[in-house]
Amino acid sequence: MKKNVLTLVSILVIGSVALAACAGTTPVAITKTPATAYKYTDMIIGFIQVGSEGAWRSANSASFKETAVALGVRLKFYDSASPGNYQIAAFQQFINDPEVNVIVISPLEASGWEELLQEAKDTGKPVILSDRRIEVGNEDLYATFVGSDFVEEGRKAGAAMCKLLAGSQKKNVWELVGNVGSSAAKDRGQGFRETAEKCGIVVTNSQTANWNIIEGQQIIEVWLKESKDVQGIFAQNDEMGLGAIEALKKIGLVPAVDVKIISIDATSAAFQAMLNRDLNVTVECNPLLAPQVYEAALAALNGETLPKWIPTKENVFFMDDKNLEEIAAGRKY
Ligand code: GYE
Repeated sequence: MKKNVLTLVSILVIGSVALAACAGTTPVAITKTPATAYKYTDMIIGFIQVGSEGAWRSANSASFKETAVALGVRLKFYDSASPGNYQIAAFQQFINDPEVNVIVISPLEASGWEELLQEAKDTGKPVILSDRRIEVGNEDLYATFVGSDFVEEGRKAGAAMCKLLAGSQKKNVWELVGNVGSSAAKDRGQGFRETAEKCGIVVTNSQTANWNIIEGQQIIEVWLKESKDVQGIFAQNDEMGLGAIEALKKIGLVPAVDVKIISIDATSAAFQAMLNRDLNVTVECNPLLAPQVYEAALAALNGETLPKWIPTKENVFFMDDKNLEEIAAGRKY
């Protein structure tokens, strides 16, 4: 009898350790044989997306849906209708969902995530940050961040604006900002100032246009009523840049000539604007993140330790690039 009880207890202990190890808690010293390692088809991802903000976001969502089908990943997709930020409720739901074994989030707001991240960790569900960073004291609360270096994107935009305004008597620049709480908006603004201010650029106006065309146009129209003493416009994404172009045209100013314009994302609409010679520069921000996110999620699910940041590779495109038409034709978004 005693022997049987011991056997039963040891089976339960080993079982719970194996389960705990598979559930992604701190890896215990068990040797993973291929049979115990998760595969893509074992992954059920709870993905919390930012609501629709324009072409970049659509391409990003498409990347997650298409790549999930290609890999056999089961995707539970929550599209938080921004500006209403329902992401916190969705995150809690995925923590409670027994099927979900990895949570991925593109956080609308950079702060306020510690508690939920701790709860996800306590339940053994790895969390992958996609697209946008968060401000959190303990980086162990998430497996990794897959996304762009927004500060570097801002630096590239600032350096390009310096080139465009070289020799200009005045260097007043207006800035259209994304949603104020996001890491993309904060970091791009910081990066732009790091390089732009070195060549004497002064940011004389700066306001959020929430990533969209309409608000971008409205804000520039208001500023133009107050003053036309502007030599450049830095839009933190293409949609807001396109709105600025419309506002300049409305009062007879020639975009990209009278006022230089730089935006970020490198979407197809930005390439079209450069081909129309309305936009000087677009700095690429790659939305096709899903392959890297799913690869990181699988590694985290199998208890691997990941670098805290997996950066995406990006370029800068100029209106006067040779074979711009060919580049535009080859773009995926
Ligand atoms: O630049 C903008 C989108 O988070 C990098 O969000 C993304 C940004 C992108 O709305 O177009």
